[in-house]
Amino acid sequence: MRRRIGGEVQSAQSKVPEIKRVYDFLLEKEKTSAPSSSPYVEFSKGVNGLEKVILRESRGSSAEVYLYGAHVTSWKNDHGEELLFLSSKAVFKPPKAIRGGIPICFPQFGGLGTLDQHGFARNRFWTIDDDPPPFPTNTLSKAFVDLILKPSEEDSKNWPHSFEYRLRIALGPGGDLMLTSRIRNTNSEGKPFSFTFAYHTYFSVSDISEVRVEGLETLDYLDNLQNRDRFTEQGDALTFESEVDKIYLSTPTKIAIIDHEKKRTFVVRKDGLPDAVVWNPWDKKAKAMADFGDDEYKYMLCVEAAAIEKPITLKPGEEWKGRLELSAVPSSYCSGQLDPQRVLQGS
Ligand code: TA6
Repeated sequence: MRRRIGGEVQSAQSKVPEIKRVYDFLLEKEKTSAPSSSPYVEFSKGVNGLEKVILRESRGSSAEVYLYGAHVTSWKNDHGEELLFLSSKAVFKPPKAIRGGIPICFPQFGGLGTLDQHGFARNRFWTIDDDPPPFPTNTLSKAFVDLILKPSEEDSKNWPHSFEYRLRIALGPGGDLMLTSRIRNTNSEGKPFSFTFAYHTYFSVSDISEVRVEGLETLDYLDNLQNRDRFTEQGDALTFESEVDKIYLSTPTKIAIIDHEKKRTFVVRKDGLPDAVVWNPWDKKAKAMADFGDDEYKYMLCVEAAAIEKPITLKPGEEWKGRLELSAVPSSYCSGQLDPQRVLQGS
């Protein structure tokens, strides 16, 4: 092979030493730049060799997140019990989204048009953000990872906006799981953009017919099973006997999912996310999803902290922050604290 370099024609053979030198340099850089593991953060390979990060808290709780989709696929308590649902048929093969865990729905939730219904963030490879701006957070957690997503040229064809999406996934000292999203409009020509968003969390439950959700009583919701028409929820806790797909509006910061059989209550705390989606496909839809077991609907419930009814608009330079904090507590948890009216008044 011969190629012209700066007016001088060189043969490939004479280039070998330089190619080797460059190769050795890059190999060294790869070694030094590869993130280093610690007792709290382990960089590993998961299903199909996809890169993942394992977070471990000193008391035994853990979480796993794939760089593909910045997708949390596991969250375990300090007894090693799995708290998130992940389908046994989940496909870990891009560009298919992983079924279960916490898919990130951005820049849209349930939309139509050129984007997939839940956007593209969950179908992209994120990278480790090794130089994040200062992160205002009250957690002293050492078990955290910062990931970043920027649009590819392909993305910009379908969604012509410049953004930086930074996501911190952290395990708190008590095993709480915290996801903090910071999305900044980095457009230089003065163009604002709007988006909708959801943390599409799949909770693992022992039996959907034994689950109650508190905190959404009496609220308005859009029913995805009835053309997204608006209704008002009844006055007591939600229970489940059939398919449900509802977007609750202006919801309180705290929602409780009570698993009677396990005597376990999941508490969802959210900030910057006024809406909450509740979804269970039930039997018919379960059978229609190839990456979901026919009877797996019995063992999961999605309660998704979201911003849907009122899209978020960012001017250039503006940043939006959306926080989700999940905890799992014994069900002696007094449900009275989740009275939406009391919580809405900020008690
Ligand atoms: O969150 C509820 C929902 O919008 C349902 O309508 C259903 O489509 C679900 O999300 C799963 O969507 P996905 O694109 O992950 O298959």
